[in-house]
Amino acid sequence: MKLLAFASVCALAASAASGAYFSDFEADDGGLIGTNDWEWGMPVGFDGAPYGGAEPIGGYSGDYCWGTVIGGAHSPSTISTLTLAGQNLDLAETLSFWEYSESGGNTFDTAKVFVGGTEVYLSDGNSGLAWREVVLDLTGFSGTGDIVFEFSTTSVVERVGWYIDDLCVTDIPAPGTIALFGIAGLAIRRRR
Ligand SMILES: [Ca+2]
Repeated sequence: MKLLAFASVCALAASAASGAYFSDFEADDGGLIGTNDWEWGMPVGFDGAPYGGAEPIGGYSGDYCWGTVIGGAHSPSTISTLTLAGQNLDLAETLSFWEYSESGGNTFDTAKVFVGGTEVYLSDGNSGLAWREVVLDLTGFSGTGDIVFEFSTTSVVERVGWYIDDLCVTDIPAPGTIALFGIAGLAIRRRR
C-alpha cells in the first residue's frame, strides 16, 4: 500500500509538471542509458560471497530495476554510468530513488550521483541488504542537465554493487497544480 502511494505521487507529479520524470522500470528501462556494468533487468538474488551479501531478488517495486550486473558481481577497475539525459532543471525540486547498495563502503568502490556535472550524493555503499529511499534537493539547479549514477570500482573485491529503482524527479508545483493533485488524490482514494 505504501509503495502504491509513493508511485502514485511521483507519477502524478511527472504527468502534471513539465520536465518531471518517473519510472518504476517495470514496462521498460525508463529511457536511461547505461554503460559498462549497468544493466536493466530482474535481479535473482546472486550470492555475493565470499566478499559480500547477495543482490536483491526483483526490484524495490515489482521485478525490474537497474543494477551493476544483474545476476552477478560488478567488474573490477570499471567506471559505469547510468544517465537520465537532458532534464529541465529550472523547476526541479527533488530527485528521489530507491537504492540497494552492497559495495562495502565508499572509499574504494564509489557510488555517486551527479546532476548537471555536480556531485550531489555519495552512497555509503551499504544499505544493509535492503532497499532504502534517497531524496535529494534539486532547487539550486537551473538550465538543462543530465542526472548520472556513477559506479566506480577498484581492482580488488568484487561485490554485487548498486541497484536503482523507482527513479523520480519532481518539479515545484506551478500555481493551480496543487489543486489538480488534490482532485486526483481524491479520485484515487474513492476508487479503493
Ligand atoms: Ca521496479
